[in-house]
Amino acid sequence: MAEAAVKRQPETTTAEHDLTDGFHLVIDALKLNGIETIYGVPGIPITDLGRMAQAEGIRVISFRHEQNAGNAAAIAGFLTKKPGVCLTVSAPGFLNGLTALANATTNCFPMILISGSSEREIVDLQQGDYEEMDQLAIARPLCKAAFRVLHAADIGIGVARAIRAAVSGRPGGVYLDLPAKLLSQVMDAQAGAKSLVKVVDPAPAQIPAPAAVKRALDLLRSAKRPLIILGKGAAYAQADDAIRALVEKTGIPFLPMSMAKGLLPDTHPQCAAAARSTVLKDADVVMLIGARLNWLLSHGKGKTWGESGSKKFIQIDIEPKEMDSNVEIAAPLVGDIGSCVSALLEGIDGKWPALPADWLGAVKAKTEENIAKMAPRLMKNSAPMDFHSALGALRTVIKQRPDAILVNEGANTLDLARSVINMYQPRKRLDVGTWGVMGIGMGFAIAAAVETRKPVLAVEGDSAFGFSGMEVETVCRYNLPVCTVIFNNNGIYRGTNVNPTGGADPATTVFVKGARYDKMMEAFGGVGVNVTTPDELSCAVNAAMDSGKPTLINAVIDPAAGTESGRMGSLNPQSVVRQK
Ligand SMILES: Cc1ncc(C[n+]2csc(CCOP(=O)(O)OP(=O)(O)O)c2C)c(N)n1
Ligand SMILES: [Mg+2]
Repeated sequence: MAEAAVKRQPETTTAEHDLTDGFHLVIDALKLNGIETIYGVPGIPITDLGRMAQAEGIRVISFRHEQNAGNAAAIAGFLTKKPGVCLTVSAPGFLNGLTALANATTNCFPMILISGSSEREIVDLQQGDYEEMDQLAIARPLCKAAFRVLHAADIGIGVARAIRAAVSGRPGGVYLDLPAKLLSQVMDAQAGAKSLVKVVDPAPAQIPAPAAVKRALDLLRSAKRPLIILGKGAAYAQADDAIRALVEKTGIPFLPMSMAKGLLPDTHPQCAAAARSTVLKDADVVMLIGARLNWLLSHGKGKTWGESGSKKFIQIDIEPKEMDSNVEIAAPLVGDIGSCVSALLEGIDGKWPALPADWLGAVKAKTEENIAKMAPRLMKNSAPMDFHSALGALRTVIKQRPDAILVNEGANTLDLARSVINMYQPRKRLDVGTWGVMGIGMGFAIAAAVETRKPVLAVEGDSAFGFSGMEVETVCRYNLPVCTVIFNNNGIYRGTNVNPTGGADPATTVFVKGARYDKMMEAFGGVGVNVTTPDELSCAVNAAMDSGKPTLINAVIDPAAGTESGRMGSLNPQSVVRQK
C-alpha cells in the first residue's frame, strides 16, 4: 500500500524530507508512547533501526546475547509499568529473546519483543531465506499477544496494540514482528505522522464490584487468625501507600513473596516472613494480594497449609481466571490492585475489630525464635565463608543502603539470601520469579541500573552467573553502578560432588575449582576483587557502592556448605533403581 502511494508521486517533485519510512515510523511510534530505552542485539535487519533510534534520542543498550536483553526489557517493565522493549534480529536472535518473553509472560512483566524477520513470500513458501522462520507462529503460544505489521501505514497501530496488550489487565509479554521490507517501506511523511497512535490510558483501572468488596471485608472481619500475603503483583501495582495502610489499619500479619519483600519493610512489626510455616499452617483466613496460589505457595493446599481444609481465601487479582485455580476462593476480588485495596480501605473504619492477642502473640513468638536462631550464623567471620556468614555481611550493606536494588539468583545463594537479607523499600528485590529461572542476573542488573539510576547489588551463584556472565562487558561498556558478588562454591549446589564412575570427567554439578571470576571483570576495565572473609566482602561491596564503578567480587564459599537444590530439594524426582 505504502509502496504504491510512493510510486504514484513523480520523483522530481518528491523531496526526501517529505517522505518517511518504516524505520522512522517505528521509532516515532515508540517515542510518542514514552518508550525511552531499547534493549537489544544488532544485526540484519535491525542494525540501522538501533542506530537511528539512538540518533533520535532513545537510549539503546546493546547486549552480548538476546536473552539478557530480553530479561532487561522485562524487568524494566516491572519497574516502570511501561513495556520494556527488546529488539532482536530474525530466527536465532528472535529465539534467544523468546525465553525472556515467555518468562516475562509467566511473571506478568510487561514487555515487547520486537524482532526483524525475513521475507514473508519466501518464508511462507519455505524457500530457504536468510534466517528463515515463521516467527509469529512460534511466538504466539509463548506470550500474551503477537502481531505482525506488513504496511508502514500500520506501524502506529501495531505499536499501539503491542503496548496496550502488554500493560492492560494482567501484564505480560507481547511479540511484534517487523519484516525487513517493512523497515525500508516509504510513505508520505505527513500521512505517516498522522498514522501514529498515542495510547490513551494504556492500563485502565479496573474497579472491583461493591458486592465483592463487601464479601471480602465481611470474611476478613470474621477472621480469628488472618494473614495477608503480598505477591509481586502487589509490588508491580505501585499502590504502596494504600497497601501499607490496609496492613497497618487491620493489624493483620503479612507475608511477602520474594519480589514483594520491602513493600513494607521486612523489619515491620507485622512482618511474618520468619514465621512462614506457622502462619501458612495456622491462619484461618488468608488474603492474597497480587499473589497466585501456584507451586510457590504449595497450591494453597496440603501439609504446608495445615490440611484441615477449613481455610478461607480472599484473592485480589486483575485476572478473573486466577480465581479457583487451585482451591476455592471464598471471596474473589477482581480488579486492579490499587483500586481493590482502596475500596477495602474505604470499608475499614474505627470499628475494625482488634485481632485476637493469642494469634498475634503466636506469630511474634515464632518470628523472634527463628530470628534468634539465625543470628549467630550470620555473625561468623570465618574463611572459607559459608552462605550465612557471607550473607550476614550483605544484609548489613542493604540495611545501610536501603535504596540499592538487589538482584539475586542461584539455588542456595537465592534461597538463603531471600531469608537473610531484609528489604526496606518496594521493588528493590529482583529475582528468578515464578519459574526459578537461571540467567536473569546481568539483564536484570543492567536494566535496574539504567531505569532507576540506583546502585545495584547482584548476588549470584557461580552457576547462575554463568548464564549471563558475558554481560559484565556490557556493565563496563555503559559504566553502570553494578556490583556483582559471585558466591563461588565451585559448582551447582555444592562443589564437592564426584563422578560416580571414578572416571576423569568431573561430576555433572561441579566447575573448575578455585575459579577467579574477578579476573573476567578486569579484562573489561572493571574492578575485580577476590574475597575470602565476610569482612573483606563487606569492604569490597561498600567500596563498589561508594564508587559506583562496575565491580565483580569473587566470594569464596565453602564448597561443602550448600544443599541439593537449595531449599527445593523435595521437588527432585527420586529413582527407585538408584535407591536399591
Ligand atoms: C534456565 C535454567 N537452567 C537450569 C536450571 C536449574 N538450576 C537451578 S539452580 C541452578 C544453579 C545453582 O547453582 P549456583 O547458582 O551456583 O547456586 P548455589 O546453590 O551453588 O549457591 C541450576 C542450574 C534453572 N533453574 N534454570
Ligand atoms: Mg554454586
